[in-house]
Amino acid sequence: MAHLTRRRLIAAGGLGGAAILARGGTEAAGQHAHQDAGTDGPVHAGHEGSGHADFRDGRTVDHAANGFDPHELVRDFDWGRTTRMAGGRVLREWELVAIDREIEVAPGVRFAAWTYNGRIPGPTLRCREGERLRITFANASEHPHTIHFHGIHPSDMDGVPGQGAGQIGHGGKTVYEFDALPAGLHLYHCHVRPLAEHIAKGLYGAFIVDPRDGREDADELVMVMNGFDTNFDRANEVYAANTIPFAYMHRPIEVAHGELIRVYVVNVLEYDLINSLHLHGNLFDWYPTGTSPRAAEFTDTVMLCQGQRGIAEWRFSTPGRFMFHAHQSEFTELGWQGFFDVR
Ligand SMILES: [Cu+2]
Repeated sequence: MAHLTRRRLIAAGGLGGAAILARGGTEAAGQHAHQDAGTDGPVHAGHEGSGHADFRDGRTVDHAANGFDPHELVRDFDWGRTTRMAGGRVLREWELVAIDREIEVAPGVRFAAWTYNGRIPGPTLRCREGERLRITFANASEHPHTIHFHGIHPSDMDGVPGQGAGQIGHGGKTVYEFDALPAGLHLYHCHVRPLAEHIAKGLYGAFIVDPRDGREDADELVMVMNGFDTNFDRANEVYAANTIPFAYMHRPIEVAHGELIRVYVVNVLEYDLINSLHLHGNLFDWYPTGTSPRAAEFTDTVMLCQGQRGIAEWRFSTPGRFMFHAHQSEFTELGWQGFFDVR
């Protein structure tokens, strides 16, 4: 029996093949994909009647059933809640819960995900440089997890097994507490072994530390670049920014021309060594890790390994539709592309 690889999937018509895969199981999918690869017509899932699954044509997932929508996530920053400590310093707190949850990552493709707070990516935690941060982590998942933050903190707050509270089992709870340092764009993710699995299942999110003096006013967006291995062969079948492939093709991100746009870009993609972001019709200032006030580059394409991140800033000077996507064409074809609709 031919094994359905990612490249065969592409030959079979991209995500149509992925839907087949999810519905028919690996072996049947291999057969179908093989048959479909020889036809000129669109790929059909061959299941439940209509079954047209090439959702580049407009089909999408049930965002409401998933419990999160990439069109909302893209501008959703979670500032937690604050109180003042003795001396006046801000204490900022969040509660994160690890939850096992099946989500639809492409039309008809269900994925047994592990999430923080029921969404992928987890909440975009946002704070200001120098504040005290307190994150209460509860594990409602069947598997042990942690939260490992990037940034500066003591070793017992590092969220890795064997240090501090170590891995948190089902029903367990711990508190991570540290100072918000340094200003920049960071991330958090589970750090339990097998690490690739714990990340690829969906346990990650963006973590933004604003500089003490803030940044210039802008229309701010967050894009966590990810993908999903839906058939457990340690290769991704779908790619996206903020989880759902093609979401911003179907419903472009509306922005205003002339306005400063700031995108917090984080790459968490597992199994592929490199990911990238490319913008059409413009170039952007690129601030790697967001830690310096000076842009490192003025470009239209950046490449990032897993954990690498940065801030992109630019203005559109004319209205219209402008694409953004990975500049690995394979990732683009499998979902990692979208549009800005400049009004
Ligand atoms: Cu985990």
